[in-house]
Amino acid sequence: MYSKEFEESLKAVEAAREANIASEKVRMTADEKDALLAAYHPDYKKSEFSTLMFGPNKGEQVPHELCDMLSAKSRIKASDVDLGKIDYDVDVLIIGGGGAGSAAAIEAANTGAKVMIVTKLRIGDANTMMAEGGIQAADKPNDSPAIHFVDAYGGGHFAAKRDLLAKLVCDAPGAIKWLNDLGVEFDKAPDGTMITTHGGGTSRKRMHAAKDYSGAEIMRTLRDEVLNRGIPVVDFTSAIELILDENGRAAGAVLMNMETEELLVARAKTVIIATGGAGRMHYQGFPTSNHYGATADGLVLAYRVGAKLLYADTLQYHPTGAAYPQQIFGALVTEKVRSLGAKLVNRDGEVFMHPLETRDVAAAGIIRECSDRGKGVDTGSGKAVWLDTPMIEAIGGEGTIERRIPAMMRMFAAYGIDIRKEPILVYPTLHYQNGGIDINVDGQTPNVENLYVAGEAVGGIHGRNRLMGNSLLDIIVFGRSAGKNAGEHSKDVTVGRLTLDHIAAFDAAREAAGVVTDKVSPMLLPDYRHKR
Ligand code: MEZ
Repeated sequence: MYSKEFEESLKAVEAAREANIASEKVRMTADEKDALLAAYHPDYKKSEFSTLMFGPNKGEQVPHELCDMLSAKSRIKASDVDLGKIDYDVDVLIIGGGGAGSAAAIEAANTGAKVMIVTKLRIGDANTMMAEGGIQAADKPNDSPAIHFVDAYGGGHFAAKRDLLAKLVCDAPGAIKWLNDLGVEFDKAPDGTMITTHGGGTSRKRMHAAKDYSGAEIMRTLRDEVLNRGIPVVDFTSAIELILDENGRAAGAVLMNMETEELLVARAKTVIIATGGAGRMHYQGFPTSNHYGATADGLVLAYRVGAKLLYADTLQYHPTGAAYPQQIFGALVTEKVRSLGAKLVNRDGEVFMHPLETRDVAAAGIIRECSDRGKGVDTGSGKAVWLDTPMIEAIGGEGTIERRIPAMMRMFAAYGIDIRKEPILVYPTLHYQNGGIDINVDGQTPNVENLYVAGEAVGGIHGRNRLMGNSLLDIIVFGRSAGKNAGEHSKDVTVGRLTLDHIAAFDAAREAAGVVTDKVSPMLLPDYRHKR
Protein backbone atom coordinates (compact mmCIF):
# COMPACT_ATOMS: atom_id res chain seq x y z
CA MET A 1 0.00 0.00 0.00
CA TYR A 2 1.64 3.21 -1.17
CA SER A 3 0.82 6.70 -0.02
CA LYS A 4 -0.64 9.44 -2.27
CA GLU A 5 2.74 10.77 -3.49
CA PHE A 6 3.28 7.64 -5.55
CA GLU A 7 -0.18 7.59 -7.12
CA GLU A 8 0.57 9.33 -10.41
CA SER A 9 3.67 7.27 -11.12
CA LEU A 10 1.94 4.04 -10.13
CA LYS A 11 -0.85 4.79 -12.60
CA ALA A 12 1.70 5.27 -15.37
CA VAL A 13 3.36 1.94 -14.51
CA GLU A 14 0.05 0.11 -14.47
CA ALA A 15 -1.13 1.68 -17.71
CA ALA A 16 2.05 0.64 -19.52
CA ARG A 17 2.31 -2.85 -18.01
CA GLU A 18 0.74 -4.88 -20.80
CA ALA A 19 2.76 -3.16 -23.51
CA ASN A 20 5.90 -3.37 -21.40
CA ILE A 21 5.50 -7.13 -21.01
CA ALA A 22 5.10 -7.56 -24.75
CA SER A 23 8.01 -5.34 -25.77
CA GLU A 24 11.54 -6.73 -25.71
CA LYS A 25 14.25 -4.23 -24.78
CA VAL A 26 17.43 -5.01 -26.72
CA ARG A 27 20.65 -5.47 -24.81
CA MET A 28 23.30 -2.78 -24.95
CA THR A 29 26.37 -3.04 -27.11
CA ALA A 30 29.76 -3.41 -25.43
CA ASP A 31 30.57 0.23 -26.19
CA GLU A 32 27.27 1.45 -24.73
CA LYS A 33 27.92 -0.55 -21.57
CA ASP A 34 31.45 0.81 -21.19
CA ALA A 35 30.22 4.39 -21.57
CA LEU A 36 27.40 3.83 -19.06
CA LEU A 37 29.76 2.27 -16.51
CA ALA A 38 32.34 5.02 -16.86
CA ALA A 39 29.72 7.70 -16.31
CA TYR A 40 27.58 6.20 -13.55
CA HIS A 41 29.07 3.16 -11.82
CA PRO A 42 30.46 3.96 -8.33
CA ASP A 43 33.69 2.03 -9.10
CA TYR A 44 34.55 4.74 -11.64
CA LYS A 45 34.14 7.68 -9.27
CA LYS A 46 37.78 8.62 -8.79
CA SER A 47 37.14 11.00 -5.88
CA GLU A 48 36.01 8.02 -3.77
CA PHE A 49 39.38 6.25 -3.85
CA SER A 50 42.71 6.72 -2.06
CA THR A 51 46.16 5.39 -2.84
CA LEU A 52 47.72 2.81 -0.55
CA MET A 53 51.03 4.32 0.58
CA PHE A 54 52.65 1.16 1.91
CA GLY A 55 52.18 -2.58 2.17
CA PRO A 56 51.92 -5.25 -0.55
CA ASN A 57 49.62 -3.15 -2.76
CA LYS A 58 51.50 0.12 -2.36
CA GLY A 59 50.55 2.57 -5.10
CA GLU A 60 47.16 1.02 -5.84
CA GLN A 61 43.79 2.68 -5.44
CA VAL A 62 41.15 1.35 -3.05
CA PRO A 63 38.01 2.92 -1.55
CA HIS A 64 38.82 5.50 1.17
CA GLU A 65 37.26 3.40 3.92
CA LEU A 66 39.26 0.31 2.95
CA CYS A 67 42.46 2.34 2.63
CA ASP A 68 41.91 3.54 6.21
CA MET A 69 41.50 -0.01 7.50
CA LEU A 70 44.45 -1.42 5.53
CA SER A 71 46.69 1.41 6.76
CA ALA A 72 45.45 1.36 10.37
CA LYS A 73 47.21 0.22 13.52
CA SER A 74 46.83 -3.23 15.01
CA ARG A 75 44.45 -3.63 17.92
CA ILE A 76 47.40 -5.03 19.88
CA LYS A 77 51.13 -4.74 20.44
CA ALA A 78 53.18 -7.90 20.30
CA SER A 79 53.92 -7.49 24.01
CA ASP A 80 50.18 -7.78 24.84
CA VAL A 81 50.23 -11.45 23.91
CA ASP A 82 52.02 -14.37 25.57
CA LEU A 83 52.81 -16.59 22.58
CA GLY A 84 54.18 -19.23 24.93
CA LYS A 85 50.70 -19.88 26.27
CA ILE A 86 48.75 -21.74 23.60
CA ASP A 87 44.99 -21.81 24.12
CA TYR A 88 44.10 -23.78 20.99
CA ASP A 89 46.44 -26.05 19.05
CA VAL A 90 45.07 -27.35 15.76
CA ASP A 91 46.10 -28.47 12.29
CA VAL A 92 43.70 -26.21 10.39
CA LEU A 93 42.40 -22.96 11.84
CA ILE A 94 39.44 -21.57 9.93
CA ILE A 95 38.60 -17.92 10.50
CA GLY A 96 34.96 -17.35 9.63
CA GLY A 97 31.81 -19.39 10.10
CA GLY A 98 29.93 -18.74 6.87
CA GLY A 99 29.47 -21.00 3.87
CA ALA A 100 33.11 -21.03 2.77
CA GLY A 101 34.44 -21.64 6.29
CA SER A 102 31.94 -24.41 6.91
CA ALA A 103 32.59 -26.13 3.58
CA ALA A 104 36.33 -25.88 4.30
CA ALA A 105 35.88 -27.34 7.79
CA ILE A 106 33.96 -30.35 6.49
CA GLU A 107 36.60 -31.20 3.88
CA ALA A 108 39.53 -30.50 6.19
CA ALA A 109 37.99 -32.84 8.74
CA ASN A 110 37.67 -35.46 5.98
CA THR A 111 41.48 -35.47 5.65
CA GLY A 112 41.78 -36.45 9.30
CA ALA A 113 43.09 -33.02 10.33
CA LYS A 114 42.26 -31.44 13.67
CA VAL A 115 40.08 -28.51 12.63
CA MET A 116 38.61 -25.53 14.44
CA ILE A 117 36.36 -22.71 13.28
CA VAL A 118 36.56 -19.36 15.00
CA THR A 119 33.86 -16.79 14.27
CA LYS A 120 33.19 -13.34 15.68
CA LEU A 121 29.43 -13.97 15.74
CA ARG A 122 27.84 -17.42 15.39
CA ILE A 123 28.27 -20.07 12.72
CA GLY A 124 25.97 -19.05 9.88
CA ASP A 125 25.97 -15.33 10.69
CA ALA A 126 27.34 -14.55 7.25
CA ASN A 127 26.62 -13.27 3.76
CA THR A 128 25.92 -16.86 2.66
CA MET A 129 22.74 -16.64 4.69
CA MET A 130 21.69 -13.50 2.83
CA ALA A 131 22.06 -14.87 -0.74
CA GLU A 132 18.66 -15.45 -2.20
CA GLY A 133 18.30 -16.24 -5.88
CA GLY A 134 20.48 -19.28 -6.44
CA ILE A 135 23.73 -20.99 -7.33
CA GLN A 136 25.02 -21.54 -10.85
CA ALA A 137 26.21 -24.83 -12.33
CA ALA A 138 26.26 -26.03 -15.93
CA ASP A 139 24.68 -29.44 -15.42
CA LYS A 140 21.95 -29.41 -18.07
CA PRO A 141 22.32 -31.04 -21.53
CA ASN A 142 22.25 -27.68 -23.38
CA ASP A 143 25.02 -26.22 -21.21
CA SER A 144 28.66 -26.84 -20.37
CA PRO A 145 31.38 -25.50 -18.06
CA ALA A 146 32.92 -23.87 -21.14
CA ILE A 147 29.75 -21.84 -21.77
CA HIS A 148 29.55 -21.00 -18.08
CA PHE A 149 33.18 -19.82 -18.29
CA VAL A 150 32.49 -17.57 -21.27
CA ASP A 151 29.47 -15.97 -19.54
CA ALA A 152 31.38 -15.31 -16.30
CA TYR A 153 34.60 -14.20 -18.00
CA GLY A 154 32.79 -11.65 -20.15
CA GLY A 155 30.59 -10.53 -17.24
CA GLY A 156 33.75 -9.93 -15.19
CA HIS A 157 35.29 -7.76 -17.95
CA PHE A 158 37.81 -10.47 -18.92
CA ALA A 159 39.74 -9.82 -15.71
CA ALA A 160 39.18 -13.10 -13.82
CA LYS A 161 42.21 -15.27 -13.14
CA ARG A 162 41.50 -17.89 -15.72
CA ASP A 163 42.69 -20.90 -13.72
CA LEU A 164 40.46 -19.90 -10.80
CA LEU A 165 37.43 -19.34 -13.01
CA ALA A 166 38.04 -22.62 -14.85
CA LYS A 167 38.07 -24.44 -11.51
CA LEU A 168 34.88 -22.66 -10.47
CA VAL A 169 32.89 -23.71 -13.52
CA CYS A 170 34.35 -27.21 -13.88
CA ASP A 171 33.71 -28.11 -10.23
CA ALA A 172 30.22 -26.55 -10.26
CA PRO A 173 28.15 -29.63 -11.16
CA GLY A 174 29.96 -31.61 -8.44
CA ALA A 175 29.26 -28.83 -5.94
CA ILE A 176 25.53 -29.03 -6.63
CA LYS A 177 25.60 -32.81 -6.27
CA TRP A 178 27.53 -32.51 -2.99
CA LEU A 179 25.00 -30.04 -1.58
CA ASN A 180 22.08 -32.10 -2.81
CA ASP A 181 23.53 -35.22 -1.19
CA LEU A 182 24.06 -33.33 2.07
CA GLY A 183 20.36 -32.44 2.06
CA VAL A 184 19.89 -29.02 0.47
CA GLU A 185 16.26 -28.79 -0.65
CA PHE A 186 16.72 -27.51 -4.20
CA ASP A 187 13.65 -26.63 -6.27
CA LYS A 188 12.82 -29.66 -8.41
CA ALA A 189 10.22 -30.66 -10.98
CA PRO A 190 7.95 -33.60 -10.10
CA ASP A 191 10.32 -35.95 -11.97
CA GLY A 192 13.22 -34.87 -9.73
CA THR A 193 15.11 -32.70 -12.23
CA MET A 194 16.40 -29.41 -10.88
CA ILE A 195 14.46 -26.30 -11.88
CA THR A 196 16.92 -23.73 -13.26
CA THR A 197 16.50 -20.10 -14.33
CA HIS A 198 18.51 -17.31 -15.94
CA GLY A 199 20.47 -14.66 -14.08
CA GLY A 200 21.95 -11.44 -15.44
CA GLY A 201 24.54 -12.24 -18.09
CA THR A 202 23.83 -15.99 -18.33
CA SER A 203 23.28 -17.51 -21.74
CA ARG A 204 21.76 -20.69 -20.29
CA LYS A 205 19.32 -21.36 -17.47
CA ARG A 206 21.74 -22.68 -14.84
CA MET A 207 20.59 -21.03 -11.61
CA HIS A 208 19.68 -23.73 -9.09
CA ALA A 209 17.65 -22.40 -6.20
CA ALA A 210 15.80 -23.14 -3.02
CA LYS A 211 12.97 -20.67 -3.70
CA ASP A 212 14.40 -17.24 -2.77
CA TYR A 213 16.27 -18.32 0.31
CA SER A 214 18.92 -20.43 -1.42
CA GLY A 215 21.79 -19.17 0.76
CA ALA A 216 19.90 -19.73 3.98
CA GLU A 217 19.05 -23.28 2.89
CA ILE A 218 22.67 -24.01 1.96
CA MET A 219 23.91 -22.51 5.23
CA ARG A 220 21.38 -24.52 7.23
CA THR A 221 22.69 -27.70 5.67
CA LEU A 222 26.38 -26.85 6.10
CA ARG A 223 25.91 -25.74 9.69
CA ASP A 224 24.11 -28.98 10.54
CA GLU A 225 26.93 -30.94 8.95
CA VAL A 226 29.65 -29.07 10.87
CA LEU A 227 27.82 -29.41 14.18
CA ASN A 228 26.80 -33.04 13.62
CA ARG A 229 30.41 -33.95 12.92
CA GLY A 230 31.44 -32.32 16.17
CA ILE A 231 33.84 -29.85 14.52
CA PRO A 232 34.67 -27.30 17.24
CA VAL A 233 33.28 -23.82 16.66
CA VAL A 234 34.54 -21.02 18.90
CA ASP A 235 31.92 -18.33 18.52
CA PHE A 236 31.72 -14.66 19.53
CA THR A 237 35.49 -14.65 19.17
CA SER A 238 37.30 -12.75 16.45
CA ALA A 239 40.73 -13.17 14.91
CA ILE A 240 42.41 -9.80 15.30
CA GLU A 241 45.95 -10.61 14.11
CA LEU A 242 47.55 -13.49 12.27
CA ILE A 243 50.55 -15.17 13.87
CA LEU A 244 53.53 -16.17 11.74
CA ASP A 245 56.29 -18.57 12.64
CA GLU A 246 59.97 -17.66 12.54
CA ASN A 247 60.05 -18.76 8.88
CA GLY A 248 57.37 -16.25 7.91
CA ARG A 249 54.66 -18.88 7.45
CA ALA A 250 51.10 -18.51 8.75
CA ALA A 251 50.95 -20.34 12.07
CA GLY A 252 47.79 -19.25 13.84
CA ALA A 253 45.97 -16.18 15.06
CA VAL A 254 45.47 -13.96 18.07
CA LEU A 255 41.82 -14.27 19.03
CA MET A 256 39.72 -11.84 21.01
CA ASN A 257 36.65 -12.74 23.01
CA MET A 258 34.06 -10.26 21.71
CA GLU A 259 32.48 -9.80 25.12
CA THR A 260 35.38 -9.79 27.58
CA GLU A 261 38.13 -8.75 25.11
CA GLU A 262 40.30 -11.52 26.56
CA LEU A 263 43.14 -12.38 24.16
CA LEU A 264 43.74 -16.02 23.24
CA VAL A 265 46.36 -17.74 21.12
CA ALA A 266 45.45 -20.28 18.46
CA ARG A 267 48.40 -22.14 16.95
CA ALA A 268 47.83 -23.91 13.65
CA LYS A 269 49.77 -25.64 10.90
CA THR A 270 47.62 -23.99 8.27
CA VAL A 271 45.18 -21.08 8.44
CA ILE A 272 42.16 -20.48 6.21
CA ILE A 273 40.72 -16.99 5.99
CA ALA A 274 36.99 -17.22 5.22
CA THR A 275 35.86 -13.93 6.67
CA GLY A 276 33.52 -12.86 3.87
CA GLY A 277 32.77 -9.41 2.49
CA ALA A 278 32.75 -5.73 3.32
CA GLY A 279 29.24 -4.31 2.80
CA ARG A 280 29.20 -2.89 6.31
CA MET A 281 32.00 -0.54 5.31
CA HIS A 282 29.23 1.35 3.44
CA TYR A 283 31.55 2.50 0.69
CA GLN A 284 30.42 5.82 -0.81
CA GLY A 285 27.62 5.93 1.73
CA PHE A 286 25.66 3.11 0.10
CA PRO A 287 23.30 0.95 2.14
CA THR A 288 24.08 -2.76 2.06
CA SER A 289 22.44 -6.13 1.65
CA ASN A 290 25.26 -7.64 3.72
CA HIS A 291 25.38 -9.34 7.06
CA TYR A 292 26.22 -7.27 10.12
CA GLY A 293 29.74 -8.70 10.35
CA ALA A 294 30.86 -7.90 6.78
CA THR A 295 33.74 -5.51 7.56
CA ALA A 296 36.68 -6.70 5.40
CA ASP A 297 38.52 -8.20 8.41
CA GLY A 298 40.25 -10.94 6.45
CA LEU A 299 41.74 -8.47 3.98
CA VAL A 300 43.25 -6.49 6.83
CA LEU A 301 44.69 -9.57 8.57
CA ALA A 302 46.21 -10.88 5.36
CA TYR A 303 47.55 -7.51 4.19
CA ARG A 304 49.42 -6.92 7.44
CA VAL A 305 51.36 -10.18 7.05
CA GLY A 306 52.28 -9.46 3.44
CA ALA A 307 49.52 -11.05 1.33
CA LYS A 308 48.65 -9.21 -1.85
CA LEU A 309 45.15 -8.09 -2.71
CA LEU A 310 43.68 -8.30 -6.18
CA TYR A 311 41.03 -5.88 -7.55
CA ALA A 312 40.35 -4.37 -4.13
CA ASP A 313 39.08 -1.31 -6.02
CA THR A 314 36.01 -3.06 -7.37
CA LEU A 315 32.74 -3.58 -5.53
CA GLN A 316 29.40 -4.92 -6.58
CA TYR A 317 26.36 -2.72 -6.13
CA HIS A 318 23.37 -5.03 -6.51
CA PRO A 319 20.98 -3.18 -8.82
CA THR A 320 17.91 -3.95 -6.79
CA GLY A 321 18.18 -3.06 -3.15
CA ALA A 322 14.88 -2.20 -1.50
CA ALA A 323 14.49 1.59 -1.61
CA TYR A 324 11.14 1.79 0.12
CA PRO A 325 9.94 1.57 2.83
CA GLN A 326 12.77 3.00 4.90
CA GLN A 327 12.74 0.07 7.35
CA ILE A 328 14.17 -2.29 4.70
CA PHE A 329 16.37 0.28 2.93
CA GLY A 330 19.20 -1.57 1.18
CA ALA A 331 17.84 -5.08 1.79
CA LEU A 332 18.32 -7.45 -1.12
CA VAL A 333 15.58 -7.82 -3.71
CA THR A 334 16.81 -10.92 -5.42
CA GLU A 335 17.76 -10.89 -9.09
CA LYS A 336 15.42 -13.86 -9.40
CA VAL A 337 12.58 -11.32 -9.42
CA ARG A 338 13.91 -10.19 -12.80
CA SER A 339 14.69 -13.77 -13.88
CA LEU A 340 10.97 -14.49 -13.42
CA GLY A 341 9.97 -11.60 -15.67
CA ALA A 342 9.76 -8.35 -13.67
CA LYS A 343 11.21 -5.37 -15.56
CA LEU A 344 12.82 -2.13 -14.41
CA VAL A 345 10.52 0.79 -15.07
CA ASN A 346 11.03 4.51 -14.49
CA ARG A 347 8.75 7.15 -13.00
CA ASP A 348 6.84 7.50 -16.27
CA GLY A 349 6.27 3.78 -16.73
CA GLU A 350 9.01 3.34 -19.34
CA VAL A 351 11.20 0.23 -19.41
CA PHE A 352 14.64 1.81 -19.60
CA MET A 353 16.91 -1.23 -19.95
CA HIS A 354 16.94 -4.98 -20.42
CA PRO A 355 16.23 -6.49 -16.99
CA LEU A 356 19.04 -9.03 -17.16
CA GLU A 357 22.06 -6.98 -18.07
CA THR A 358 25.02 -7.82 -15.82
CA ARG A 359 24.83 -6.29 -12.35
CA ASP A 360 27.31 -3.47 -12.81
CA VAL A 361 25.54 -2.34 -15.98
CA ALA A 362 22.07 -2.62 -14.44
CA ALA A 363 23.18 -0.66 -11.36
CA ALA A 364 24.71 2.07 -13.51
CA GLY A 365 21.52 2.22 -15.59
CA ILE A 366 19.37 2.75 -12.51
CA ILE A 367 21.72 5.43 -11.17
CA ARG A 368 21.55 7.25 -14.53
CA GLU A 369 17.76 7.06 -14.55
CA CYS A 370 17.63 8.54 -11.06
CA SER A 371 20.21 11.24 -11.71
CA ASP A 372 20.86 12.81 -15.13
CA ARG A 373 17.71 11.50 -16.75
CA GLY A 374 15.57 12.76 -13.88
CA LYS A 375 13.25 9.79 -14.21
CA GLY A 376 13.52 8.46 -10.67
CA VAL A 377 10.67 8.24 -8.20
CA ASP A 378 11.08 10.37 -5.07
CA THR A 379 10.84 8.00 -2.09
CA GLY A 380 11.21 10.70 0.53
CA SER A 381 14.75 9.59 1.29
CA GLY A 382 16.16 9.52 -2.24
CA LYS A 383 15.32 8.46 -5.77
CA ALA A 384 14.44 4.97 -6.99
CA VAL A 385 12.94 3.11 -9.92
CA TRP A 386 10.12 0.60 -10.05
CA LEU A 387 10.60 -3.13 -10.36
CA ASP A 388 7.30 -4.21 -11.83
CA THR A 389 6.64 -7.43 -9.90
CA PRO A 390 3.01 -7.94 -11.04
CA MET A 391 4.51 -8.80 -14.45
CA ILE A 392 5.66 -12.08 -12.89
CA GLU A 393 2.11 -13.26 -12.26
CA ALA A 394 0.99 -11.97 -15.66
CA ILE A 395 3.71 -14.04 -17.35
CA GLY A 396 3.98 -17.11 -15.12
CA GLY A 397 0.40 -17.32 -13.90
CA GLU A 398 -1.27 -16.70 -10.58
CA GLY A 399 0.65 -18.14 -7.66
CA THR A 400 4.10 -17.85 -9.27
CA ILE A 401 5.31 -15.27 -6.76
CA GLU A 402 4.18 -17.22 -3.73
CA ARG A 403 5.69 -20.42 -5.11
CA ARG A 404 9.03 -19.07 -6.38
CA ILE A 405 9.86 -15.99 -4.29
CA PRO A 406 7.88 -16.30 -1.06
CA ALA A 407 10.49 -14.49 1.05
CA MET A 408 10.21 -11.39 -1.17
CA MET A 409 6.46 -11.54 -0.88
CA ARG A 410 6.66 -11.71 2.91
CA MET A 411 9.29 -8.99 3.25
CA PHE A 412 7.10 -6.42 1.47
CA ALA A 413 3.80 -7.74 2.87
CA ALA A 414 5.11 -6.82 6.32
CA TYR A 415 4.81 -3.19 5.20
CA GLY A 416 1.45 -3.56 3.48
CA ILE A 417 2.83 -3.95 -0.07
CA ASP A 418 1.45 -6.89 -2.04
CA ILE A 419 4.11 -7.46 -4.70
CA ARG A 420 1.69 -9.63 -6.69
CA LYS A 421 -0.39 -6.53 -7.34
CA GLU A 422 1.95 -3.58 -6.82
CA PRO A 423 5.46 -2.88 -8.10
CA ILE A 424 8.30 -2.18 -5.69
CA LEU A 425 10.89 0.61 -5.47
CA VAL A 426 14.56 -0.30 -5.86
CA TYR A 427 17.99 1.35 -5.97
CA PRO A 428 21.52 -0.19 -5.97
CA THR A 429 22.80 -1.52 -2.66
CA LEU A 430 26.36 -2.53 -1.73
CA HIS A 431 26.31 -6.29 -2.15
CA TYR A 432 29.66 -7.92 -2.88
CA GLN A 433 33.39 -7.42 -2.75
CA ASN A 434 34.63 -8.38 -6.22
CA GLY A 435 38.24 -8.08 -5.14
CA GLY A 436 40.08 -9.66 -2.24
CA ILE A 437 43.14 -11.68 -1.35
CA ASP A 438 45.12 -13.18 -4.20
CA ILE A 439 45.27 -17.00 -4.22
CA ASN A 440 46.68 -19.83 -6.30
CA VAL A 441 44.37 -22.44 -7.67
CA ASP A 442 45.00 -24.59 -4.55
CA GLY A 443 43.58 -21.76 -2.42
CA GLN A 444 46.92 -20.69 -0.92
CA THR A 445 48.23 -17.13 -0.98
CA PRO A 446 51.33 -16.88 -3.21
CA ASN A 447 53.14 -14.58 -0.74
CA VAL A 448 52.43 -16.16 2.64
CA GLU A 449 52.98 -19.87 2.99
CA ASN A 450 50.35 -21.97 4.78
CA LEU A 451 47.79 -19.18 4.47
CA TYR A 452 44.68 -20.19 2.52
CA VAL A 453 41.66 -18.08 1.62
CA ALA A 454 38.14 -19.02 0.53
CA GLY A 455 34.87 -17.29 -0.23
CA GLU A 456 34.24 -13.58 -0.60
CA ALA A 457 37.62 -12.67 0.90
CA VAL A 458 39.27 -14.03 -2.29
CA GLY A 459 39.97 -11.73 -5.23
CA GLY A 460 40.28 -12.76 -8.84
CA ILE A 461 37.75 -15.56 -9.30
CA HIS A 462 35.16 -13.30 -10.89
CA GLY A 463 37.27 -10.50 -12.29
CA ARG A 464 35.82 -7.01 -11.93
CA ASN A 465 32.15 -7.98 -11.71
CA ARG A 466 30.46 -11.17 -10.56
CA LEU A 467 27.43 -12.87 -12.06
CA MET A 468 24.51 -13.83 -9.84
CA GLY A 469 24.85 -17.27 -8.30
CA ASN A 470 28.59 -17.55 -8.78
CA SER A 471 29.28 -16.56 -5.18
CA LEU A 472 27.27 -19.34 -3.54
CA LEU A 473 29.15 -21.49 -6.01
CA ASP A 474 32.61 -20.18 -5.16
CA ILE A 475 32.16 -20.60 -1.42
CA ILE A 476 31.46 -24.28 -2.02
CA VAL A 477 34.08 -24.95 -4.70
CA PHE A 478 36.92 -22.95 -3.12
CA GLY A 479 35.81 -23.60 0.45
CA ARG A 480 35.94 -27.35 -0.10
CA SER A 481 39.22 -27.24 -1.94
CA ALA A 482 40.92 -24.93 0.60
CA GLY A 483 39.80 -27.26 3.39
CA LYS A 484 41.04 -30.36 1.61
CA ASN A 485 44.37 -28.80 0.59
CA ALA A 486 45.02 -27.20 3.97
CA GLY A 487 44.14 -30.43 5.76
CA GLU A 488 46.46 -32.53 3.57
CA HIS A 489 49.24 -29.94 3.64
CA SER A 490 49.14 -29.66 7.43
CA LYS A 491 50.47 -33.24 7.60
CA ASP A 492 53.81 -31.96 6.25
CA VAL A 493 54.07 -28.85 8.42
CA THR A 494 56.10 -28.42 11.58
CA VAL A 495 55.35 -25.05 13.11
CA GLY A 496 58.39 -23.01 14.13
CA ARG A 497 58.68 -20.40 16.89
CA LEU A 498 55.64 -18.12 16.88
CA THR A 499 56.09 -14.39 16.33
CA LEU A 500 54.09 -11.19 15.99
CA ASP A 501 57.08 -9.25 14.65
CA HIS A 502 55.09 -8.23 11.60
CA ILE A 503 53.11 -5.75 13.72
CA ALA A 504 56.17 -3.62 14.44
CA ALA A 505 57.38 -4.03 10.84
CA PHE A 506 54.02 -2.77 9.57
CA ASP A 507 54.15 0.17 11.98
CA ALA A 508 57.62 1.00 10.70
CA ALA A 509 56.45 0.82 7.07
CA ARG A 510 53.58 3.18 7.89
CA GLU A 511 55.91 5.62 9.56
CA ALA A 512 58.40 5.47 6.70
CA ALA A 513 55.57 6.23 4.27
CA GLY A 514 54.61 9.27 6.33
CA VAL A 515 51.11 7.97 7.03
CA VAL A 516 49.62 9.14 10.30
CA THR A 517 46.50 7.45 11.60
CA ASP A 518 44.54 7.06 14.80
CA LYS A 519 42.45 4.23 13.38
CA VAL A 520 42.73 0.58 14.44
CA SER A 521 41.71 -2.48 12.47
CA PRO A 522 40.17 -4.94 11.76
CA MET A 523 36.90 -3.14 12.25
CA LEU A 524 35.04 -6.29 13.45
CA LEU A 525 31.63 -4.63 13.71
CA PRO A 526 30.13 -1.48 12.20
CA ASP A 527 29.44 1.42 14.54
CA TYR A 528 25.99 2.88 13.95
CA ARG A 529 25.91 5.05 17.03
CA HIS A 530 25.12 8.68 16.29
CA LYS A 531 28.22 10.76 16.48
CA ARG A 532 28.24 14.38 17.57
O1 MEZ B 1 24.75 -14.33 -6.17
C1 MEZ B 1 24.09 -13.47 -5.59
O2 MEZ B 1 24.59 -12.42 -5.22
C2 MEZ B 1 22.63 -13.68 -5.42
C3 MEZ B 1 22.14 -15.05 -5.57
C4 MEZ B 1 21.86 -12.63 -5.18
C5 MEZ B 1 20.44 -12.50 -5.56
O3 MEZ B 1 20.12 -11.57 -6.29
O4 MEZ B 1 19.62 -13.30 -5.16
